Amino acid sequence: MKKVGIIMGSDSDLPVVEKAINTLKEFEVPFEVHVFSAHRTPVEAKEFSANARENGFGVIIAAAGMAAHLAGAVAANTTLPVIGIPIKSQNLGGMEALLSTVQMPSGIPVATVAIDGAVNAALLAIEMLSLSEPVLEKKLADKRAADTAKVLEKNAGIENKYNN
Ligand code: RP5
Repeated sequence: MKKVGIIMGSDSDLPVVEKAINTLKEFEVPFEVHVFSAHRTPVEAKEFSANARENGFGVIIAAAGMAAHLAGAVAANTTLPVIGIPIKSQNLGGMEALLSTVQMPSGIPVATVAIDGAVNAALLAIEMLSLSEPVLEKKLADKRAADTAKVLEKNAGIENKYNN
């Protein structure tokens, strides 16, 4: 199975990124995690991205906050799909990272999830890999069914409490 590359701009992003890591572990999807910054270590970020396809990666998740250029910079150096996670900041609440990540000009796409949306980033990466991995298609369907069952159970509890 192809690997998911997870890159974050700083180790301060790890508490959010760990949610993506845990989701990939849950689905038994292979991954690598790195701290590469578009600003502080641009050479390493470029090298990783440019070699990612031949190094066995199928998709890259890039998490960054503030003036978040990482996902776009990664996408500029690979034709693998890139998923951006805008990280919440103290001053502007992550809106700056959201806009920096999502507003890519035509030609270099970045699939952007919600601010701190690490779980969805991992699920989207797994959905991409599932195109050539039937085992992942089944696991995704099972998770949807389990999530539905949980909501229906909560609904039953609330209906019993207020509607009788
Ligand atoms: C971004 O700047 C990082 O992705 C991080 O979200 C933010 C702050 O980085 P640190 O100052 O915490 O290293 O590049």
